[in-house]
Amino acid sequence: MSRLKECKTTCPYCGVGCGIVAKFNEQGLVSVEGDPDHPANGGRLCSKGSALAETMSDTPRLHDPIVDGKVSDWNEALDLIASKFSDTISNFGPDSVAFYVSGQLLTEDYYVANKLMKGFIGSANIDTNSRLCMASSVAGYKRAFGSDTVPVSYADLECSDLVVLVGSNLAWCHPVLYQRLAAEKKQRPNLKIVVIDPRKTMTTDIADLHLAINPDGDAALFMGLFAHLQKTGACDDGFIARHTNGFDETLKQCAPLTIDEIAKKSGLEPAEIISFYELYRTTQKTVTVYSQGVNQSRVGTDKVNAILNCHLITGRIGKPGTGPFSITGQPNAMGGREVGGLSNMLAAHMELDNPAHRNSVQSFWKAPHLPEKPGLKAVDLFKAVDKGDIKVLWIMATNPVDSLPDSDFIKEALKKCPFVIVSDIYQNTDTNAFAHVLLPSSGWGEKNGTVTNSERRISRQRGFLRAPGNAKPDWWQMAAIGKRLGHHGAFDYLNEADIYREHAALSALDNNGSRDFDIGEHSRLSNDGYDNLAPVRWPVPIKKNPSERPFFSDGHFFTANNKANIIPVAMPTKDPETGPYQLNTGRIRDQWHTMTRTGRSPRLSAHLSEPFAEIHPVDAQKLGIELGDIVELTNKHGRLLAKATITFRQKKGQVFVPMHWTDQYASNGRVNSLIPSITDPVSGQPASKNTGVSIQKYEARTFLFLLTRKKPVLPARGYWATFETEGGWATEFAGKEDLFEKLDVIKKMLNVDLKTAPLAYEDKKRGEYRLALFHGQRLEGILYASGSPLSVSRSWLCSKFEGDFNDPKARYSVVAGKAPVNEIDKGAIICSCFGVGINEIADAVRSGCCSVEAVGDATQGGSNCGSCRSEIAEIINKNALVAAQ
Ligand SMILES: Nc1nc2c(c(=O)[nH]1)N[C@H]1C(S)=C(S)[C@@H](COP(=O)(O)OP(=O)(O)OC[C@H]3O[C@@H](n4cnc5c(=O)[nH]c(N)nc54)[C@H](O)[C@@H]3O)O[C@H]1N2
Ligand SMILES: Nc1nc2c(c(=O)[nH]1)N[C@H]1C(S)=C(S)[C@@H](COP(=O)(O)OP(=O)(O)OC[C@H]3O[C@@H](n4cnc5c(=O)[nH]c(N)nc54)[C@H](O)[C@@H]3O)O[C@H]1N2
Ligand code: SF4
Ligand SMILES: [Mo]
Repeated sequence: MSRLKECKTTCPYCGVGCGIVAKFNEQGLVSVEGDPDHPANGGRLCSKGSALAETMSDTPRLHDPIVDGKVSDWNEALDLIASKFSDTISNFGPDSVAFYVSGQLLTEDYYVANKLMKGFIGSANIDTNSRLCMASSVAGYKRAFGSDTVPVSYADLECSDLVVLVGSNLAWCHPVLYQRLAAEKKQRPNLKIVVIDPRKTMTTDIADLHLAINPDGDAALFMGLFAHLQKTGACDDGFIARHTNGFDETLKQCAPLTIDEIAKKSGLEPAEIISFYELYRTTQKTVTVYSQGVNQSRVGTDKVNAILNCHLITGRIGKPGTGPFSITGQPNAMGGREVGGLSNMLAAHMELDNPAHRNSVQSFWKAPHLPEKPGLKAVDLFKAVDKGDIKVLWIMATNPVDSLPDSDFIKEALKKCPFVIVSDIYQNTDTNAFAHVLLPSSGWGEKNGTVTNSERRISRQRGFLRAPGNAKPDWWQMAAIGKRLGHHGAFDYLNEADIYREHAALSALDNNGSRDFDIGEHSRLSNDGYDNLAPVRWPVPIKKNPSERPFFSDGHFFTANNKANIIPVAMPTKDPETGPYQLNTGRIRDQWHTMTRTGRSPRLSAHLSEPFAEIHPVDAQKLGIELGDIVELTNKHGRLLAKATITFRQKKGQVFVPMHWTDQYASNGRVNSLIPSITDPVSGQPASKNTGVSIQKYEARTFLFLLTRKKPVLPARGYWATFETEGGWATEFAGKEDLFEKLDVIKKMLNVDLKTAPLAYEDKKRGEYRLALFHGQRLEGILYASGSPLSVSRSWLCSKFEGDFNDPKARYSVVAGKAPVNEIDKGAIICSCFGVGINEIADAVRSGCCSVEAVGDATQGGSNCGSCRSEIAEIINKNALVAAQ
């Protein structure tokens, strides 16, 4: 093996933006470690970041452009795209084309996409998946501060005395920041933590107070807090008078709310409401962290402002350890905001509806025309595709067929669109299926650029690997079309540094402190300076050192009269689509969105391997559902099949389903097929977390568990979920047909030529059937079938493709589906870094380990990234209880 080299870069997953040291050689990425020098993570990584090396395999990557299903080359593909754009624009006008891009693009990609659409095509029809993610926060900040400024840093969390987490599962979604907070809490137990979330999540484990709020009860809760603060004399009257507008109006709306009304709206007990209010009232240093439980709502922007209002009236902003913190999800959600990637923004935090800003940008870009009106927001954009108004659509670094609401409608709309271009790194995604042209993009580790994390810190992503085949960076693709459309001067970039310098120069244009976003100093970076750019928080204005002085510390806001706006928000008036159960959706620890990358890592897929529906035990009993059953969720929009998880963590009347499963990994796992396209009226962000569904048991007569070398051949009917293991695939299946009538069809799922696997072990008993196929000492596939849910040792079996089967006893134990006594059956994997299972942890507890640290010493579990520490604590509690009984 050739010598290992190192490259410092940034994690491509969440908005924490951890620094990574990548170790690589000629063959590719070998391993990753946390960068000890990066201020965001100081050397830590979570399970997803640590598993990057396993997700880089080349096989399903796109190597060449594909036109109408046939391998093509860049010239042919780009010529075709350019001619479709120019013909369509000349026949139907610039608003007949659109881009749908992503917070996972690098700033340089994003800048070029925005410049091409708004400056040179002359339409504002560029929107992004950040519409599904940050739009309500952006709208809320802008309403209050006059600018989209996130005024909090990670260090603020560590030096505050109260952290309120609203609609954020930080433990699973921003694990390294959660670990920083948990470490601080351990050292300083007086740091109080409140979690406001309908579910008990892993984040609630470090909470002093968990408020299991009703869906969308947040506005009432924070309006009530406003009134409480005013009544109890906790307001900062000086700050309100000098630095805010709108206090009296807002008070008028909040004051009449009684605790009983708030209790009714929020589903909380009056006593718990008061204890939260008192904690907030008495703790000056407060940070409120909020995320998708706030943003993804039909009243998302109002929820944001209800939170901001409480910070403004107490002056808890712009001082260390205080502030409202909208934590970003994607690695470059913040960078996308800087370049103005949303259809209602311009560039460099300038406004589309401000003529002076439009003039500045137009002359800077030497653009022929800039649109004067905002473009279509994501949900409306796809409605326009459906109506035939958008005739050419370029989708880049996002998978809308899975992630947009009413996702079956999205499929129908894309089917109708005359010309769809998709730039992705992989061949198979649910969206690619609708592309006329597929463009191969270079991915993480191959491309160069910058990302900005949740605390406004700009970090470099560096390319250190060769992109496969003819894959090219996203910015290069957009610039190539810009040039083909005749705009040579504007898109003649030689490299990413050229783009970044231009973006930095634009941020300083006519600025002089009038806009928050200013990285003018970076317009002077040399190519080497750009390559070596160290992580830095903006602003970085020309000639000055990076300002570490917090925004708003002088009470100066970016509104017309420089005062912040306290916004009189309204209580939700219209009900969401309801019942009998309210569906909530979100994330799990080890998967990233639509699983195109994390789904490739057996370690990550071992934690939770199937789409699941979390149901309260009382509801499960009412519905006749038991653990391991498959449930069917339906409403007028669609249908979903998932494994039932019965847990007291869930509230009665509610059900939670993760957003991750797609048609690539499950039969009916796309949760957005159930979500209506209802949006927040201000931000246009979809309400992805609160809609009505019916639940019923999926009456299956056949249950299968399969291990196959190749991806299995799965039927269109029935429930299945499949995931990659070391050396193959594992699949769960449940169907309505009788097992023995369909045995021949079932065997075909194994995707193996039965003749090439001459050693077969069959076992039929008590309505069960087992088949294991071997070729010499190599296991080729196994099939377990039963009329009821199967109890075989799945994680043990998943390691068997690596095994040696010379000994017939080894083959029999595989047929039996249980680990023999001399082998460890780990059980469900809890710690994905070291592959430590629930059985190993329980054993450690039974042999006397009674702390997470002790379990870590005994098993390694939880001792790397720490993302599983809450789950280990839960297993310790359960087993310690059993031991004590
Ligand atoms: N492992 C992992 N991490 C990720 C991602 C991933 O895919 N996987 N994605 C990244 C991205 S892009 C994002 S945006 C972030 C999202 O990060 P989070 O917002 O933390 O994640 P979610 O699970 O979507 O939702 C958070 C919580 O909101 C709660 N919730 C639902 N409705 C309400 C409500 O009405 N009020 C309140 N108060 N809470 C409610 C849900 O129960 C859920 O626990 O995660 C980022 N990090
Ligand atoms: N019901 C429900 N729906 C949701 C959410 C929810 O909580 N509930 N959350 C919403 C949120 S917050 C978000 S952010 C979205 C995320 O949803 P999506 O953006 O649709 O999800 P991803 O899987 O991240 O899609 C990224 C795509 O880009 C590809 N890709 C990776 N790297 C590159 C690259 O360098 N270049 C290019 N061109 N392609 C690349 C990947 O293979 C993948 O196909 O989902 C939203 N949808
Ligand atoms: S917390 Fe995990 S996913 Fe997020 S940036 Fe850090 S390593 Fe990546
Ligand atoms: Mo997101």
